[in-house]
Amino acid sequence: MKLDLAIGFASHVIYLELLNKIYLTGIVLQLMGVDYEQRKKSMTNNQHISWISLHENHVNQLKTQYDHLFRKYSDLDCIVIHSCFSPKKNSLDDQYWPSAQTPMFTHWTPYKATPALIVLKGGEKPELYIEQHTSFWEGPAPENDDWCKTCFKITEVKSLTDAPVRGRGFYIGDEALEFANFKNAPELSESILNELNQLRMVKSEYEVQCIKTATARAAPGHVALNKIFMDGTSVSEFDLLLEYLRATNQTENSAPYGNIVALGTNAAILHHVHYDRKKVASDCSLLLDAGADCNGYASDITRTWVRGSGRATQKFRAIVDALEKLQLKLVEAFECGKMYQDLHDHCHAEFAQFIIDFELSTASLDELVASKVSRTFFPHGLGHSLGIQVHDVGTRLIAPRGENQYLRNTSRIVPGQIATVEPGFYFIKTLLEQLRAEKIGDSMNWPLIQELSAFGGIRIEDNVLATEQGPVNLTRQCLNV
Ligand SMILES: [Mn+2]
Repeated sequence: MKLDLAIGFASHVIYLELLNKIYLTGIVLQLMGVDYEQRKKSMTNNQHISWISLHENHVNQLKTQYDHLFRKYSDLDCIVIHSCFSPKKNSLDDQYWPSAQTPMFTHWTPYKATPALIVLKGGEKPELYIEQHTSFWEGPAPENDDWCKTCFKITEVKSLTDAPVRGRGFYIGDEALEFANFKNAPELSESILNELNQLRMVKSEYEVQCIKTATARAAPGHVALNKIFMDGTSVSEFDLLLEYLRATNQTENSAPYGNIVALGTNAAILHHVHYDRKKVASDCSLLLDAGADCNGYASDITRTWVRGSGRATQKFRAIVDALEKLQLKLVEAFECGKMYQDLHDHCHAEFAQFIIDFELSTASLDELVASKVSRTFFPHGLGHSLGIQVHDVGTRLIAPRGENQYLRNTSRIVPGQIATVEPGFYFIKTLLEQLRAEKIGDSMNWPLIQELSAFGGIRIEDNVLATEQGPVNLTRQCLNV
C-alpha cells in the first residue's frame, strides 16, 4: 500500500511498474523493513524509554485540556491544526525553503511524513487526516505514523481540503485551506492562541523526556568541539560547524536553530552564524551555542572555552570561570515559586560586582548599579522557556520592566517548567561606544576592555527543569565540559 502510494502517479506508471517488478520491489521493501524495525526498536528501547506509552499519556492529557477549552467556548465545533509541512518556494526561484512544522501540531504528534491535518472536537477521539504523497520529484519524509496509531482516528485523503471539516471552528496553520462547510472564527484567535500557548509552558512527562533526549544528543557535539579546540588545533568556525553536525548526527536544517560557532571577536555577535573559513591557531576563545532535536523538541546549550596562556587570555579565563560559578548559582535558584525576572535582576547585580572585581571600572558599586553599566556587558535576557520552539511560548504573559526589555520569561516558576539559564558577558563594540559617551564611561578601564575585546564574549547556558524537589540541570546530567 505504501509502496503503491510512493510511485502511484499516472504518467510514469508503466515504466515504474516495470522497474518496480524487476528491481525496486525487493530493495525498497527490504529498506522499508529495515527502517521500520530499527525505528520500532529505537522508539521502544532507546535508553529503556517507552516512547509510545509516554506519548499516549501526553495525548490523553492534552485532550483533557482541549476538552476544557471546548466547554469554555461552547459555540466552537472544532479546532483544526494544519501541519504546514508543505515547503515554501520563493516565487521567482524553484528552490524550497526548509519547512517548519506548526508548533501546535507538534504538540500533539511528531508525525512528519506528508502534509496532515488534526481535527479536534470536544469529547471525541482526535482525528488525523494524512495527505497521499504523489510528487515524483520529492519523496515523502520517512514514515513515522506509529505515534498516531492508537491516539488518533487516521484517514488518508487525496487532498487535505477533502477532510470533512464542518461547522464553526478555529483554524491554525501557516497555509490557508478552504473547507466547504467550515466557518472560521478569527475573532477568537487571540484568546484561543493565548490559551494554547499557556498549555505549552508546563511540560508533560513525554515532553521532559524529549528535551532530555535532545540534550543528550547535543552533548557529543560539545565534547568533540571542546577537544578539538582545547588541543590547540588550527581550525575555522566552518570546520567546527561541520564537526558539530557530524558528532550530533544532524544536518543544519534538522538542528533546532542556527548553530552559533564564534571564534574570538565574533563571540561578541550574539547570533553569529556566518562560519568564517579562516583557520585560527592562536590564543583564542570559542563560543558554541548549539542544540539538537528530539520529536520536534529542542535543546539549547552554550559553552565558552579559551585556550592559550597570555596575560589577556588569563584575565579572560578568570571571567569565564567566575561566570560559570555564577551560572551554576542561578541554576540552583531556579526554584518553584520564584519570579524568573528576579533571577535576571540578581544576575545584573552580580555583574556590577564583576566589573569591579575584574578592574573594568574604578567607580563604586552604587555608581555602577545606578548607571546600569551591567547592561552594556549583558544586554540579553537571562533565559527563556524551552520546548517545541527554542524560544518557547507561554512565559511572557506580562511585559518585563523596561530595562529588561529582552527578557522572554516573566513567569512565576512552576513545577514542569523548562527554561534556559544563560548569563552572558560580552565586549560589544557598539554598546561600548555608547558607554564611552556616558559620564560613567570616564571610570572605565578602556585599555583592558580593548584587550579583552579580542575574545568577544562569554555565554554559558544550561537547560533546567523545575520540580517540587528543586531544579534539575538536564544539561549537566549528560555534559561535563
Ligand atoms: Mn538560549
